[in-house]
Amino acid sequence: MKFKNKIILALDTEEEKETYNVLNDVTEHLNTIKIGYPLTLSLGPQIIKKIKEEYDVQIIADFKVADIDATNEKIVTTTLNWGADAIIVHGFTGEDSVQACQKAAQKQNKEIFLLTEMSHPGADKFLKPVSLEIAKMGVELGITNYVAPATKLDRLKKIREIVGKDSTIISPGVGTQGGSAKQTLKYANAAIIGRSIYNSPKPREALEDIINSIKD
Ligand code: OMP
Repeated sequence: MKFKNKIILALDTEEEKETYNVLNDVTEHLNTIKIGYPLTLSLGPQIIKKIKEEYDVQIIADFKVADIDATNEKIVTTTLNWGADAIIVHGFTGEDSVQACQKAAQKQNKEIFLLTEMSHPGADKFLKPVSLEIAKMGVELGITNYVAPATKLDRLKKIREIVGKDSTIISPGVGTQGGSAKQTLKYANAAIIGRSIYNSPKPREALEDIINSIKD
């Protein structure tokens, strides 16, 4: 996947009007939208199909898939059938669960992103001790797309070292969670940004400010 301006919008809005206002405002400057539970549970999975029909964007479904293999396969297949181009999958569930997602995506020539470490402070207790192992597992499985945190640059750097320069890393935690877009993009291919854009009274200007901040 190629990310226009190296920014992915995390569209965690819940109201239809707000959702379309934000999309109309920002889609000139970016080509990738991450849609997760807030929007899908508010407006239904049809929203994935509708956005794909109405805007020229790639959609990453952030359902952080984390079940047994058989259930994961169904979640991934159904999500991609709704029109998502890729789906985010947890790695801590282990190889069989992740491989089921990988195979289901491959059947549709689509992609999974493997979530390694998370951006919030609480992730340090249970996820941090295993996150580098999760990244290593991803490499062994031939996965080339990863999610790693913008709020923990030392960890993001380590994960980049493990997955290699040719893999794609997308990184949440810029803005509201404290991460810097410019610093993050030293190691990540794109920054995932939500509230700093969609909660702004002027989402387009907020996005333009971020884009300007990452220019040399
Ligand atoms: P903001 O904090 O509003 O910019 O949004 C960040 C987005 O990234 C939200 O949709 C989160 O659910 C998501 N996210 C994280 O914040 N941290 C993670 O470790 C992983 C994700 C994710 O998988 O996208």
